[in-house]
Amino acid sequence: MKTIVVNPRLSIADQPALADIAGLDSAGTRCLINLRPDAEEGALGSKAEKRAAEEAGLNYRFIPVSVGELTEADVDAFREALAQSEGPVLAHCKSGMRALLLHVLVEAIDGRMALEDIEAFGESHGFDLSSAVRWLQNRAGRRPRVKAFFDPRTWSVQYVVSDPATSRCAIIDPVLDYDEKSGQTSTKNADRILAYVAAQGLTVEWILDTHPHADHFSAAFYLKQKTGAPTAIGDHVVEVQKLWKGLYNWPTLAADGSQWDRLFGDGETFSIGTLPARVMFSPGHTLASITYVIGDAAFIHDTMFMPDSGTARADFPGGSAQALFASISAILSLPDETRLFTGHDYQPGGRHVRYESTVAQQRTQNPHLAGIDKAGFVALRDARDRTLPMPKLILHALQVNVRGGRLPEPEDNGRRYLKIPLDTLEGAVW
Ligand SMILES: N[C@@H](CCC(=O)N[C@@H](CS)C(=O)NCC(=O)O)C(=O)O
Ligand SMILES: [Fe+2]
Repeated sequence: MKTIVVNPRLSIADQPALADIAGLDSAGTRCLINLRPDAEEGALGSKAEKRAAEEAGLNYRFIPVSVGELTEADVDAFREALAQSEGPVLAHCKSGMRALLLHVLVEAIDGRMALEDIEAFGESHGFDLSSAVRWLQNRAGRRPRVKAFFDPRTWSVQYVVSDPATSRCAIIDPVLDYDEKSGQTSTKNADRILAYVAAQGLTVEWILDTHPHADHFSAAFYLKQKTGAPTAIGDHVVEVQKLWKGLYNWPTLAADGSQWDRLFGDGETFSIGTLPARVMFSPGHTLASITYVIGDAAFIHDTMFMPDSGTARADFPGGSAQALFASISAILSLPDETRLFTGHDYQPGGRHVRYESTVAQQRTQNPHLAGIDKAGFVALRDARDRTLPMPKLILHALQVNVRGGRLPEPEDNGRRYLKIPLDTLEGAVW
Protein backbone atom coordinates (compact mmCIF):
# COMPACT_ATOMS: atom_id res chain seq x y z
CA MET A 1 0.00 0.00 0.00
CA LYS A 2 1.29 3.45 -0.96
CA THR A 3 0.10 6.12 1.48
CA ILE A 4 0.16 9.91 1.06
CA VAL A 5 -0.43 12.15 4.08
CA VAL A 6 -2.70 15.00 2.93
CA ASN A 7 -3.07 16.61 6.36
CA PRO A 8 -3.02 15.39 9.98
CA ARG A 9 -6.66 14.20 9.68
CA LEU A 10 -6.52 12.59 6.24
CA SER A 11 -4.25 10.22 4.37
CA ILE A 12 -5.02 8.63 1.02
CA ALA A 13 -3.86 5.34 -0.43
CA ASP A 14 -4.22 2.80 -3.18
CA GLN A 15 -5.78 -0.60 -2.44
CA PRO A 16 -4.58 -1.87 0.96
CA ALA A 17 -4.09 -5.61 1.49
CA LEU A 18 -5.78 -7.24 4.49
CA ALA A 19 -2.43 -7.18 6.32
CA ASP A 20 -2.18 -3.41 5.71
CA ILE A 21 -5.62 -2.89 7.27
CA ALA A 22 -4.63 -4.98 10.30
CA GLY A 23 -1.72 -2.63 10.92
CA LEU A 24 -3.61 0.67 10.54
CA ASP A 25 -4.69 0.96 14.16
CA SER A 26 -1.12 0.87 15.49
CA ALA A 27 -0.22 3.58 12.94
CA GLY A 28 -2.87 5.83 14.55
CA THR A 29 -5.65 5.58 11.95
CA ARG A 30 -9.19 5.60 13.39
CA CYS A 31 -11.33 5.19 10.29
CA LEU A 32 -10.98 3.47 6.92
CA ILE A 33 -12.99 4.78 3.96
CA ASN A 34 -13.38 2.51 0.94
CA LEU A 35 -14.25 4.44 -2.23
CA ARG A 36 -14.18 1.47 -4.63
CA PRO A 37 -17.36 -0.16 -5.97
CA ASP A 38 -17.24 -3.88 -5.16
CA ALA A 39 -17.44 -4.85 -8.83
CA GLU A 40 -14.19 -3.01 -9.65
CA GLU A 41 -11.36 -5.24 -10.82
CA GLY A 42 -8.78 -5.80 -8.10
CA ALA A 43 -11.01 -4.50 -5.29
CA LEU A 44 -10.83 -6.42 -2.02
CA GLY A 45 -14.56 -5.85 -1.54
CA SER A 46 -16.51 -3.98 1.11
CA LYS A 47 -17.39 -7.08 3.17
CA ALA A 48 -13.80 -8.27 3.54
CA GLU A 49 -12.52 -4.75 4.23
CA LYS A 50 -15.22 -4.07 6.80
CA ARG A 51 -14.41 -7.28 8.67
CA ALA A 52 -10.66 -6.54 8.64
CA ALA A 53 -11.21 -2.92 9.72
CA GLU A 54 -13.50 -3.90 12.57
CA GLU A 55 -11.11 -6.60 13.72
CA ALA A 56 -8.40 -3.93 13.84
CA GLY A 57 -10.71 -1.71 15.94
CA LEU A 58 -11.29 0.84 13.17
CA ASN A 59 -14.47 2.50 12.00
CA TYR A 60 -15.32 1.63 8.41
CA ARG A 61 -17.20 3.61 5.73
CA PHE A 62 -18.24 2.31 2.32
CA ILE A 63 -18.64 5.21 -0.15
CA PRO A 64 -18.37 3.60 -3.60
CA VAL A 65 -17.84 6.20 -6.33
CA SER A 66 -16.64 6.47 -9.91
CA VAL A 67 -15.09 9.65 -11.28
CA GLY A 68 -17.58 10.33 -14.09
CA GLU A 69 -20.62 9.85 -11.86
CA LEU A 70 -19.80 11.83 -8.72
CA THR A 71 -22.77 13.55 -7.09
CA GLU A 72 -23.33 15.95 -4.22
CA ALA A 73 -24.37 12.99 -2.02
CA ASP A 74 -20.94 11.41 -2.44
CA VAL A 75 -19.18 14.60 -1.41
CA ASP A 76 -21.54 15.00 1.56
CA ALA A 77 -20.90 11.41 2.67
CA PHE A 78 -17.13 11.94 2.48
CA ARG A 79 -17.33 15.20 4.47
CA GLU A 80 -19.49 13.54 7.12
CA ALA A 81 -17.17 10.53 7.44
CA LEU A 82 -14.21 12.85 8.07
CA ALA A 83 -16.14 15.00 10.53
CA GLN A 84 -17.41 12.03 12.51
CA SER A 85 -14.11 10.24 12.83
CA GLU A 86 -12.50 10.44 16.26
CA GLY A 87 -9.07 10.61 14.70
CA PRO A 88 -7.02 10.26 11.49
CA VAL A 89 -8.78 8.79 8.46
CA LEU A 90 -7.34 6.70 5.65
CA ALA A 91 -9.37 6.97 2.42
CA HIS A 92 -8.51 4.61 -0.39
CA CYS A 93 -9.56 3.80 -3.93
CA LYS A 94 -7.51 2.14 -6.66
CA SER A 95 -4.73 4.74 -6.87
CA GLY A 96 -5.75 7.37 -4.27
CA MET A 97 -7.01 9.72 -6.98
CA ARG A 98 -10.71 9.54 -6.02
CA ALA A 99 -9.81 10.08 -2.37
CA LEU A 100 -7.89 13.25 -3.20
CA LEU A 101 -10.67 14.34 -5.59
CA LEU A 102 -13.32 14.08 -2.87
CA HIS A 103 -11.04 15.89 -0.44
CA VAL A 104 -10.61 18.89 -2.77
CA LEU A 105 -14.35 18.96 -3.55
CA VAL A 106 -15.14 19.21 0.17
CA GLU A 107 -12.45 21.87 0.64
CA ALA A 108 -13.62 23.93 -2.35
CA ILE A 109 -17.35 23.71 -1.51
CA ASP A 110 -16.67 24.65 2.12
CA GLY A 111 -14.57 27.64 1.00
CA ARG A 112 -11.14 26.44 2.15
CA MET A 113 -9.63 25.94 -1.31
CA ALA A 114 -9.87 28.19 -4.37
CA LEU A 115 -10.86 26.69 -7.72
CA GLU A 116 -7.67 27.96 -9.34
CA ASP A 117 -5.45 26.21 -6.76
CA ILE A 118 -6.92 22.73 -7.26
CA GLU A 119 -4.87 21.53 -10.22
CA ALA A 120 -1.53 22.60 -8.73
CA PHE A 121 -2.52 20.94 -5.43
CA GLY A 122 -3.31 17.72 -7.35
CA GLU A 123 0.01 17.82 -9.21
CA SER A 124 1.92 18.29 -5.97
CA HIS A 125 0.54 14.88 -4.93
CA GLY A 126 1.00 13.32 -8.36
CA PHE A 127 -2.64 13.41 -9.49
CA ASP A 128 -4.53 15.14 -12.31
CA LEU A 129 -7.49 16.85 -10.61
CA SER A 130 -8.84 18.71 -13.66
CA SER A 131 -12.04 16.65 -13.34
CA ALA A 132 -12.63 18.25 -9.92
CA VAL A 133 -12.44 21.70 -11.49
CA ARG A 134 -14.92 20.69 -14.23
CA TRP A 135 -17.28 19.17 -11.64
CA LEU A 136 -17.26 22.35 -9.56
CA GLN A 137 -17.76 24.59 -12.60
CA ASN A 138 -20.65 22.47 -13.72
CA ARG A 139 -22.16 22.60 -10.23
CA ALA A 140 -21.90 26.39 -10.09
CA GLY A 141 -23.41 26.93 -13.53
CA ARG A 142 -26.19 24.41 -13.22
CA ARG A 143 -29.62 25.46 -12.27
CA PRO A 144 -31.63 24.72 -10.24
CA ARG A 145 -29.91 24.11 -6.94
CA VAL A 146 -31.09 20.90 -5.30
CA LYS A 147 -30.71 20.18 -1.61
CA ALA A 148 -31.71 16.72 -0.38
CA PHE A 149 -32.85 15.69 3.09
CA PHE A 150 -32.76 11.96 3.78
CA ASP A 151 -35.08 10.45 6.39
CA PRO A 152 -33.42 7.22 7.61
CA ARG A 153 -36.65 6.04 9.28
CA THR A 154 -38.49 5.69 5.98
CA TRP A 155 -35.58 5.89 3.52
CA SER A 156 -37.36 8.90 1.97
CA VAL A 157 -35.53 11.69 0.17
CA GLN A 158 -37.10 15.13 0.58
CA TYR A 159 -35.94 18.02 -1.56
CA VAL A 160 -35.66 21.79 -1.60
CA VAL A 161 -35.20 22.94 -5.18
CA SER A 162 -34.28 26.59 -5.49
CA ASP A 163 -33.65 29.25 -8.10
CA PRO A 164 -30.26 30.92 -7.41
CA ALA A 165 -31.41 34.02 -9.34
CA THR A 166 -34.47 34.79 -7.17
CA SER A 167 -33.97 32.67 -4.03
CA ARG A 168 -37.42 31.21 -4.51
CA CYS A 169 -37.88 27.50 -3.92
CA ALA A 170 -40.19 24.52 -3.85
CA ILE A 171 -40.24 21.78 -1.22
CA ILE A 172 -40.83 18.31 -2.65
CA ASP A 173 -42.14 15.26 -0.76
CA PRO A 174 -41.60 16.46 2.84
CA VAL A 175 -42.03 13.88 5.63
CA LEU A 176 -44.10 14.30 8.81
CA ASP A 177 -42.51 12.01 11.39
CA TYR A 178 -44.59 9.24 12.93
CA ASP A 179 -43.56 6.58 15.41
CA GLU A 180 -46.00 3.71 14.99
CA LYS A 181 -44.93 2.06 18.23
CA SER A 182 -45.96 4.97 20.45
CA GLY A 183 -48.37 6.73 18.08
CA GLN A 184 -46.35 9.95 18.46
CA THR A 185 -45.95 12.42 15.62
CA SER A 186 -43.20 15.00 15.21
CA THR A 187 -42.07 17.68 12.78
CA LYS A 188 -38.30 17.08 13.05
CA ASN A 189 -37.84 16.46 9.31
CA ALA A 190 -40.00 19.38 8.22
CA ASP A 191 -38.33 21.71 10.72
CA ARG A 192 -34.92 20.71 9.37
CA ILE A 193 -36.15 21.81 5.94
CA LEU A 194 -37.51 25.08 7.35
CA ALA A 195 -34.17 25.76 9.06
CA TYR A 196 -32.36 25.31 5.73
CA VAL A 197 -34.87 27.58 3.97
CA ALA A 198 -34.33 30.27 6.62
CA ALA A 199 -30.53 29.93 6.64
CA GLN A 200 -30.37 30.25 2.85
CA GLY A 201 -32.81 33.18 2.81
CA LEU A 202 -35.24 31.31 0.53
CA THR A 203 -38.92 32.01 -0.07
CA VAL A 204 -41.08 28.92 -0.40
CA GLU A 205 -43.24 29.22 -3.50
CA TRP A 206 -44.63 25.69 -3.68
CA ILE A 207 -45.07 22.62 -1.47
CA LEU A 208 -45.22 19.67 -3.86
CA ASP A 209 -46.00 16.00 -3.46
CA THR A 210 -45.26 13.52 -6.24
CA HIS A 211 -47.88 11.02 -5.04
CA PRO A 212 -49.97 10.02 -2.03
CA HIS A 213 -47.25 8.14 -0.14
CA ALA A 214 -47.88 4.69 1.33
CA ASP A 215 -44.92 4.50 3.69
CA HIS A 216 -44.84 7.86 5.51
CA PHE A 217 -47.03 10.87 6.29
CA SER A 218 -46.70 13.98 4.12
CA ALA A 219 -45.68 17.19 5.90
CA ALA A 220 -47.32 19.31 3.18
CA PHE A 221 -50.12 20.62 5.40
CA TYR A 222 -47.78 21.42 8.29
CA LEU A 223 -45.44 23.31 5.95
CA LYS A 224 -48.34 25.19 4.37
CA GLN A 225 -49.35 26.38 7.84
CA LYS A 226 -45.75 27.42 8.57
CA THR A 227 -44.96 29.15 5.25
CA GLY A 228 -48.31 30.06 3.69
CA ALA A 229 -47.13 28.50 0.40
CA PRO A 230 -49.66 26.62 -1.74
CA THR A 231 -49.70 22.82 -1.89
CA ALA A 232 -50.01 20.73 -5.06
CA ILE A 233 -50.19 17.12 -6.28
CA GLY A 234 -51.31 15.35 -9.48
CA ASP A 235 -54.97 15.66 -10.50
CA HIS A 236 -55.49 11.89 -10.55
CA VAL A 237 -55.33 12.06 -6.75
CA VAL A 238 -59.14 12.13 -6.79
CA GLU A 239 -59.10 8.52 -8.06
CA VAL A 240 -56.81 7.55 -5.20
CA GLN A 241 -59.16 9.32 -2.80
CA LYS A 242 -62.16 7.39 -4.17
CA LEU A 243 -60.29 4.11 -3.87
CA TRP A 244 -59.28 4.67 -0.24
CA LYS A 245 -62.63 6.21 0.67
CA GLY A 246 -64.02 2.75 -0.13
CA LEU A 247 -61.24 0.81 1.62
CA TYR A 248 -61.62 2.91 4.80
CA ASN A 249 -65.44 3.03 4.58
CA TRP A 250 -65.21 6.79 4.96
CA PRO A 251 -68.34 8.51 3.57
CA THR A 252 -67.36 12.00 4.77
CA LEU A 253 -64.03 12.08 2.89
CA ALA A 254 -64.26 14.73 0.16
CA ALA A 255 -62.90 12.86 -2.88
CA ASP A 256 -62.51 15.99 -5.01
CA GLY A 257 -58.90 17.06 -4.43
CA SER A 258 -60.07 20.13 -2.46
CA GLN A 259 -57.41 19.39 0.19
CA TRP A 260 -54.71 20.87 -2.13
CA ASP A 261 -54.39 24.35 -3.58
CA ARG A 262 -53.59 23.09 -7.06
CA LEU A 263 -54.00 19.79 -8.91
CA PHE A 264 -51.57 19.38 -11.82
CA GLY A 265 -52.57 17.65 -15.05
CA ASP A 266 -50.15 15.98 -17.46
CA GLY A 267 -48.03 18.58 -19.29
CA GLU A 268 -49.04 21.53 -17.09
CA THR A 269 -46.37 24.13 -16.44
CA PHE A 270 -45.59 26.51 -13.59
CA SER A 271 -42.50 28.28 -12.31
CA ILE A 272 -40.27 28.51 -9.27
CA GLY A 273 -38.79 31.99 -9.45
CA THR A 274 -37.36 32.05 -12.97
CA LEU A 275 -37.08 28.26 -13.22
CA PRO A 276 -39.48 26.60 -15.63
CA ALA A 277 -41.32 23.57 -14.22
CA ARG A 278 -43.37 20.96 -16.06
CA VAL A 279 -45.47 18.06 -14.88
CA MET A 280 -45.38 14.57 -16.37
CA PHE A 281 -48.10 12.11 -15.39
CA SER A 282 -46.17 9.01 -14.20
CA PRO A 283 -48.65 6.38 -12.97
CA GLY A 284 -47.77 2.80 -12.08
CA HIS A 285 -46.45 2.99 -8.50
CA THR A 286 -49.74 4.76 -7.70
CA LEU A 287 -52.68 5.89 -9.82
CA ALA A 288 -51.78 9.54 -9.32
CA SER A 289 -47.96 9.72 -9.43
CA ILE A 290 -46.41 12.68 -11.24
CA THR A 291 -42.84 13.72 -12.07
CA TYR A 292 -41.75 17.35 -11.74
CA VAL A 293 -39.24 18.43 -14.42
CA ILE A 294 -37.58 21.62 -13.16
CA GLY A 295 -34.80 23.00 -15.36
CA ASP A 296 -32.32 20.15 -15.94
CA ALA A 297 -33.61 18.22 -12.92
CA ALA A 298 -36.47 15.72 -12.75
CA PHE A 299 -37.98 14.57 -9.46
CA ILE A 300 -38.91 11.02 -10.32
CA HIS A 301 -39.99 9.83 -6.85
CA ASP A 302 -40.95 6.15 -6.89
CA THR A 303 -40.44 5.16 -10.53
CA MET A 304 -36.73 4.33 -10.68
CA PHE A 305 -34.45 4.23 -7.67
CA MET A 306 -30.66 4.50 -7.99
CA PRO A 307 -29.37 2.26 -10.80
CA ASP A 308 -28.09 -0.29 -8.23
CA SER A 309 -31.57 -0.53 -6.65
CA GLY A 310 -33.89 -1.09 -9.60
CA THR A 311 -37.39 0.34 -9.68
CA ALA A 312 -40.36 1.05 -7.43
CA ARG A 313 -43.01 -1.54 -6.68
CA ALA A 314 -46.28 -1.48 -8.55
CA ASP A 315 -48.52 -3.64 -6.36
CA PHE A 316 -50.31 -1.09 -4.18
CA PRO A 317 -54.07 -0.72 -4.78
CA GLY A 318 -54.28 1.05 -8.16
CA GLY A 319 -50.68 0.15 -9.08
CA SER A 320 -49.67 -1.35 -12.44
CA ALA A 321 -46.34 -2.63 -13.73
CA GLN A 322 -47.44 -1.92 -17.33
CA ALA A 323 -48.24 1.69 -16.47
CA LEU A 324 -44.97 2.02 -14.55
CA PHE A 325 -42.99 0.82 -17.56
CA ALA A 326 -44.65 3.45 -19.77
CA SER A 327 -43.96 6.17 -17.17
CA ILE A 328 -40.32 5.15 -16.87
CA SER A 329 -39.95 5.11 -20.66
CA ALA A 330 -41.26 8.68 -20.81
CA ILE A 331 -38.74 9.80 -18.18
CA LEU A 332 -35.94 8.04 -20.09
CA SER A 333 -36.85 10.03 -23.19
CA LEU A 334 -35.71 13.24 -21.42
CA PRO A 335 -32.22 14.45 -22.45
CA ASP A 336 -29.44 12.01 -21.47
CA GLU A 337 -27.81 14.42 -19.00
CA THR A 338 -31.06 15.24 -17.14
CA ARG A 339 -30.42 14.89 -13.42
CA LEU A 340 -32.86 12.40 -11.90
CA PHE A 341 -33.68 12.70 -8.19
CA THR A 342 -35.33 9.66 -6.64
CA GLY A 343 -37.89 9.52 -3.83
CA HIS A 344 -36.25 6.77 -1.76
CA ASP A 345 -32.89 5.16 -1.30
CA TYR A 346 -32.77 1.77 0.40
CA GLN A 347 -28.94 1.77 0.63
CA PRO A 348 -28.18 -1.65 -0.92
CA GLY A 349 -25.16 -3.40 0.62
CA GLY A 350 -25.08 -0.74 3.36
CA ARG A 351 -23.58 1.86 1.03
CA HIS A 352 -23.92 5.58 1.73
CA VAL A 353 -27.14 7.38 0.77
CA ARG A 354 -27.38 8.25 -2.95
CA TYR A 355 -30.33 9.81 -4.75
CA GLU A 356 -29.07 11.48 -7.95
CA SER A 357 -28.49 9.77 -11.30
CA THR A 358 -28.94 10.69 -14.97
CA VAL A 359 -31.12 9.42 -17.79
CA ALA A 360 -28.05 7.91 -19.48
CA GLN A 361 -27.00 6.06 -16.33
CA GLN A 362 -30.46 4.66 -15.71
CA ARG A 363 -30.80 3.49 -19.27
CA THR A 364 -27.50 1.63 -19.27
CA GLN A 365 -27.04 0.56 -15.64
CA ASN A 366 -30.42 -0.12 -14.06
CA PRO A 367 -30.80 -3.92 -14.00
CA HIS A 368 -34.61 -3.63 -14.22
CA LEU A 369 -34.30 -1.60 -17.45
CA ALA A 370 -31.05 -2.15 -19.37
CA GLY A 371 -31.77 -4.52 -22.25
CA ILE A 372 -35.24 -5.33 -20.88
CA ASP A 373 -38.47 -4.87 -22.86
CA LYS A 374 -41.95 -4.20 -21.52
CA ALA A 375 -42.90 -7.87 -21.12
CA GLY A 376 -39.61 -8.60 -19.35
CA PHE A 377 -40.07 -5.64 -17.02
CA VAL A 378 -43.64 -6.55 -16.15
CA ALA A 379 -42.66 -10.17 -15.43
CA LEU A 380 -39.69 -9.09 -13.29
CA ARG A 381 -41.68 -6.43 -11.42
CA ASP A 382 -44.70 -8.64 -10.73
CA ALA A 383 -42.47 -11.51 -9.54
CA ARG A 384 -40.55 -9.22 -7.18
CA ASP A 385 -43.71 -7.53 -5.91
CA ARG A 386 -45.16 -10.89 -4.89
CA THR A 387 -42.27 -11.20 -2.42
CA LEU A 388 -42.60 -7.74 -0.84
CA PRO A 389 -44.62 -7.27 2.33
CA MET A 390 -46.85 -4.18 2.43
CA PRO A 391 -45.07 -1.07 3.79
CA LYS A 392 -45.58 -1.09 7.53
CA LEU A 393 -47.36 2.27 7.50
CA ILE A 394 -49.58 1.90 4.43
CA LEU A 395 -52.86 1.81 6.37
CA HIS A 396 -51.71 4.56 8.72
CA ALA A 397 -50.37 6.81 5.98
CA LEU A 398 -53.02 6.82 3.28
CA GLN A 399 -55.75 8.25 5.56
CA VAL A 400 -53.43 11.19 6.27
CA ASN A 401 -52.05 11.59 2.77
CA VAL A 402 -55.39 11.52 0.89
CA ARG A 403 -56.17 14.63 2.95
CA GLY A 404 -52.96 16.40 1.91
CA GLY A 405 -51.03 15.50 5.07
CA ARG A 406 -53.78 16.48 7.57
CA LEU A 407 -53.95 14.26 10.65
CA PRO A 408 -57.45 12.98 11.55
CA GLU A 409 -59.58 15.63 13.29
CA PRO A 410 -59.46 15.40 17.12
CA GLU A 411 -62.32 13.62 18.90
CA ASP A 412 -64.25 15.20 21.82
CA ASN A 413 -61.34 14.47 24.19
CA GLY A 414 -58.99 16.44 21.98
CA ARG A 415 -57.13 13.34 20.77
CA ARG A 416 -56.71 12.13 17.19
CA TYR A 417 -57.19 8.49 16.17
CA LEU A 418 -56.25 6.48 13.10
CA LYS A 419 -58.57 3.86 11.62
CA ILE A 420 -57.17 0.50 10.47
CA PRO A 421 -59.33 -1.68 8.21
CA LEU A 422 -58.86 -5.38 8.96
CA ASP A 423 -58.75 -8.11 6.29
CA THR A 424 -59.04 -5.52 3.52
CA LEU A 425 -55.59 -5.39 1.93
CA GLU A 426 -53.87 -8.46 0.59
CA GLY A 427 -50.15 -9.04 0.74
CA ALA A 428 -49.61 -10.35 4.26
CA VAL A 429 -46.32 -12.20 4.73
CA TRP A 430 -46.77 -14.45 7.76
N1 LIG B 1 -39.91 -1.73 4.21
C1 LIG B 1 -40.48 -0.49 3.74
C2 LIG B 1 -40.96 -0.70 2.33
C3 LIG B 1 -41.44 0.54 1.70
C4 LIG B 1 -41.88 0.34 0.26
O1 LIG B 1 -42.62 -0.59 -0.09
N2 LIG B 1 -41.43 1.29 -0.58
C5 LIG B 1 -41.90 1.43 -1.92
C6 LIG B 1 -41.91 2.91 -2.26
S1 LIG B 1 -43.16 3.75 -1.32
C7 LIG B 1 -41.06 0.67 -2.93
O2 LIG B 1 -41.20 0.87 -4.11
N3 LIG B 1 -40.20 -0.26 -2.48
C8 LIG B 1 -39.42 -1.02 -3.40
C9 LIG B 1 -38.73 -2.17 -2.74
O3 LIG B 1 -38.88 -2.31 -1.51
O4 LIG B 1 -38.07 -2.92 -3.46
C10 LIG B 1 -41.62 -0.07 4.67
O5 LIG B 1 -42.20 -0.92 5.34
O6 LIG B 1 -41.93 1.13 4.72
FE1 LIG C 1 -44.12 5.60 -2.72
